[in-house]
Amino acid sequence: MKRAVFGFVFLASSIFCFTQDYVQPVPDYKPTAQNIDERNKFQNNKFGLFIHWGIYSVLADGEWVMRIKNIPYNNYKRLADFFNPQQFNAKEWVQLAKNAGMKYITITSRHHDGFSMFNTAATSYDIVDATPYKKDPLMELAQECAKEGIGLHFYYSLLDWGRADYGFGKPIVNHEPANTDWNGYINFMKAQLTELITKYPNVTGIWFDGHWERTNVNWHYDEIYSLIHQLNPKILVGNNHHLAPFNGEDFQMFEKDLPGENTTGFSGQSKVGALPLETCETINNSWGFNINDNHYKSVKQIIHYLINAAGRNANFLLNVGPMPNGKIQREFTDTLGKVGDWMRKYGETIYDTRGNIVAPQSWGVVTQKGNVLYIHVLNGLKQPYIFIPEIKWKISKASVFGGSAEVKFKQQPEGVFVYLDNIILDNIDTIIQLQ
Ligand code: JFZ
Repeated sequence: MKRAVFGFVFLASSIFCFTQDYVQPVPDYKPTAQNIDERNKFQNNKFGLFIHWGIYSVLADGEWVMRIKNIPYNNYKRLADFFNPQQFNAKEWVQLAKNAGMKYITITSRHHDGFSMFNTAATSYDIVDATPYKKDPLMELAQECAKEGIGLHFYYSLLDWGRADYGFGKPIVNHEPANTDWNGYINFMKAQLTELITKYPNVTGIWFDGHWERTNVNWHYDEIYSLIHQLNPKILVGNNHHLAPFNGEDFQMFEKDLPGENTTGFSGQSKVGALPLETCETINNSWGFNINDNHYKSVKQIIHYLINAAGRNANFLLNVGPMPNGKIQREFTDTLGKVGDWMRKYGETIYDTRGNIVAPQSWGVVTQKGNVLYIHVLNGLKQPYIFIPEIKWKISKASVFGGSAEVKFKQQPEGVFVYLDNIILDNIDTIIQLQ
């Protein structure tokens, strides 16, 4: 059912893409030195925790439950009455991310249901005004992240299923929904983004989503992106529009696909650009808490995703959907703990590295830091050696990462052969270090 909805949305948006995609006016944008510096830090971070949490969590059926179950907005709104995450503990979430080896958190500040998970003056449909909880978990999280040196990005939905000024379902005329206060909606978003950027400490990114629902409206990115960068030039703007980046954006994101791949059908038009890259995937098959979803990814699958992303020069943003009480389920915390064990041992071959040094190979990928190449052998070998093409540098030494044993290699103009016959291959990743 969910797939059917996504499929429909995707089909509808791709038809629009070919017929009447609106070319957004984009700001004349030159990133500041601070912004460039932030981009570098972002790329060094490599691994982040994505969190989808909202009043939908109460229904335990994912963040699209309102649409999928056809719940009228006025009925859905009553969920706020039962949203009371007494066991939410910002410290626990930040420690969970830290222990998993993650360096930043991206959390839903407002999803497509339009409910604001932060204290906002722009609407009373928010966690402080509309729930018995009455507190602002995003402020607690932001303060804890700042204290612990963990980066913080806010997910922000452009799409809103409930607000009259958004006019969900209205026909689009002259790049605006008919008979709605579209400018009012744009101003509402600007007011909220201003709050998110100016009130919360150390926020360094905004992750937009929902563009694909209306590819033919004027989203006023010229004003929105400029506002963000005026308020804080180092904020990294990203937009899950599944297109080549627009001017004014600072990183490019992929959803459920490695850069250059298109297994989902979402990424067909996402040509890999020159900006820092990030790809997101979820730990089971749901973004928001889903009590029926036990398609848990294994520790090995997650580590492989991270390594494969790093090899393609992309960050990996791994999602969990916390429960409505504010806890994160054991299956997720266990897996993240084990990923963290691996990162403590081998993180050096991931953090601060760059990828796309060598195209992905059938055996795995390569990351690079300074004058060291890390060869990640992920997949079974047909022969007892690997061949790494396109190596321009003179290789002086090959060894198993973390060990002292030297590994036999042969360098030719076409590339380097590394012989693995005397090496016990690791079930997750055999890392050969080339100097
Ligand atoms: C979007 C959201 O709809 C989803 O709830 C979640 O937040 C995810 C990270 O991002 O997912 C999408 C985006 C685009 C399409 C489908 C799902 N699409 O174009 O079909």
